[in-house]
Amino acid sequence: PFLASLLSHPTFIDGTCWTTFIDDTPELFALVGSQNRAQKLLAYLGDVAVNGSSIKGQIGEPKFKGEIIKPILKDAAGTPIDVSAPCTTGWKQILDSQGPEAFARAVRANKGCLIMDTTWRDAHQSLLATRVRTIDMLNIATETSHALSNAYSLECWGGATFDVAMRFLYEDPWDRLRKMRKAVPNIPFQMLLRGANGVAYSSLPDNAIYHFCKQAKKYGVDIFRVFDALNDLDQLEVGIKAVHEAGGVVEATMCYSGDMLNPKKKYSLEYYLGLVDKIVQMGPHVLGIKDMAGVLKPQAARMLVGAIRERYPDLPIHVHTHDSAGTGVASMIACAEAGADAVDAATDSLSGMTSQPSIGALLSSLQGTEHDPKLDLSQVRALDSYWAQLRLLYSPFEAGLTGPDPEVYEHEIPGGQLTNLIFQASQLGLGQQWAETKKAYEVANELLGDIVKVTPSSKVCGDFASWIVSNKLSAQDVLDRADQLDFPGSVLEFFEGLMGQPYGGFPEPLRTKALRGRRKLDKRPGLYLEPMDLVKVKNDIREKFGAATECDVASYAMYPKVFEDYRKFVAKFGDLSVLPTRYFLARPEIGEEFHVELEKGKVLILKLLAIGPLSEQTGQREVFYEVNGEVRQVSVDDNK
Ligand code: 3PY
Ligand code: ZN
Repeated sequence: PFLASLLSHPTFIDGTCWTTFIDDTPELFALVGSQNRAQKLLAYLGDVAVNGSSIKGQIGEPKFKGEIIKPILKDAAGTPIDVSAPCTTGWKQILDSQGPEAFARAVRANKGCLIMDTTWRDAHQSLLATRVRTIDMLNIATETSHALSNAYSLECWGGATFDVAMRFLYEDPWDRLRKMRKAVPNIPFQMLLRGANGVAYSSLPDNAIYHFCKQAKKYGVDIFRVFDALNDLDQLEVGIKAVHEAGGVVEATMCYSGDMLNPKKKYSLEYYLGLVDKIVQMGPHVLGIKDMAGVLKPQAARMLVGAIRERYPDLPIHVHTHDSAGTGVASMIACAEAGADAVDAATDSLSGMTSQPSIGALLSSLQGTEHDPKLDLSQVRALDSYWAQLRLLYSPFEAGLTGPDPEVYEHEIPGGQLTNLIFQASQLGLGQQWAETKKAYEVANELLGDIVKVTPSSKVCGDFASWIVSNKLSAQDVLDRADQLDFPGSVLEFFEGLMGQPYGGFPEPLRTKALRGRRKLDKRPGLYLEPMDLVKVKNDIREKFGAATECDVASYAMYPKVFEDYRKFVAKFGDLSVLPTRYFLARPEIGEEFHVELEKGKVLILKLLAIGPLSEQTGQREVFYEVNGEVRQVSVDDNK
């Protein structure tokens, strides 16, 4: 049909120049495009029908199989809110019209304690292996723009979401950002930036970080929570400067570790106040306190925030925590009472344990007090009815957490990592080994010199702990035999100084013995790296894949191999971000009809008709789908 349309098209018949043909007659090419896309989509669906999903980390099929019911939001008078368009008023409008400094002043002047909702990033990173897909956020985006219109921000990007989007979900994180931005024009978007590491796991050349932040700001990020995993200020400064240059809100962040209330511990109130003094000199708009493991006890929170508030009355303070021990709500209330301007919470169904504290619990506790976040509790609950269904849809990624783990005060494992480690241990059926791993994590941390632990330093500690368990070593064994043992790669990289400099220095003689002559960096690693040739990167991508944007360059700079694999996958199966999650993760029932909106107004109606027998000759099966009323067939390798 394409050739027939082409040959009979007036532009073609009257001989108008061929080179303008594509521009002038996009409808013909859109037709081919969508047929092509449908065929690629069928290749994926056929593969899932025969072989099951190959999404890494997936165990079993979603528990939720019905139609997702969207909530009806109501205003204070009980009248349904029109959600056919997003809400257009919120803190984003203050930021856009007045700039980051004025935004920070307005946040500080605001009477209540604002909320950052982490549902779209840290909550699912911490509970569901970061697997929540773009489509499921977009489906609830306009409702979110209304229900959370007075939120400080929506955390929706950065951290692990960047890598996982491409690596495991076959989605472009930039596409996610652009689409979310369009759907939520009123709430500031917040991302997590790992300082000089960007969203990667080790330092990159500075120009790659600057380039990345520029694109992130351009396509929708407003507030950048910048941290360094060792609180190394030189590393932190790279991120801060890059965000400043990009024009974003700089939420310069210190990571909270240990127990300030225990005088025997390394990280004291003086340590934190000293850090804040130095961070303030870098000119942040907001100070972030990042309690990545959830070890900031309520009393410590009160002391820390209170002391910073006294020293810096005009500095907005935003606190992040995890609810691992079960004390998250209490700690966040303590922060609000001590003068924090914003704290973090997640939708109830994705809150608690290794995630953030429950937004409903926090709102109910603060409602009517001088710290009231001024969000509509009933609308927030309505939003949560959506996420309650989504939690079941993503059940294949549950780690099997059963309750809080107050032992976190000893092992200090960050939220996301704790879930991963529990999941790994439960997969291996090693209940006893899990107890040993937690203890080994403590031992590893001591051997490393009691470091601040968050991505990537937490990985060093985790790798070290697993290695200690599997080699059945004690701390003394490690110290005694350090010059003969083969340490994990990440531990050696840490000792080399590739993750920056830890507070108090490296442990000696362990470092020297373990390195056995490898180099020892005493400055931040970025100073040893040549700038990245971003023009060449762009040309290379274009050569390999036909087209390249600045966002592609930024993705490649962070994760070259992951980006390439992602692009190869898309070339084969198309953009799967439009496929509803249930069918992304599992095959439909025979005869079950479902819809895929390839793009606005272009909907495919699909029905799995049959899966054919295995052909002995080809090792393949034929899969039959009905696509918009026509029977289509794909041949699929049976890999089982
Ligand atoms: C990340 O870096 O992804 C984190 O969430 C650290 O807490
Ligand atoms: Zn976190």
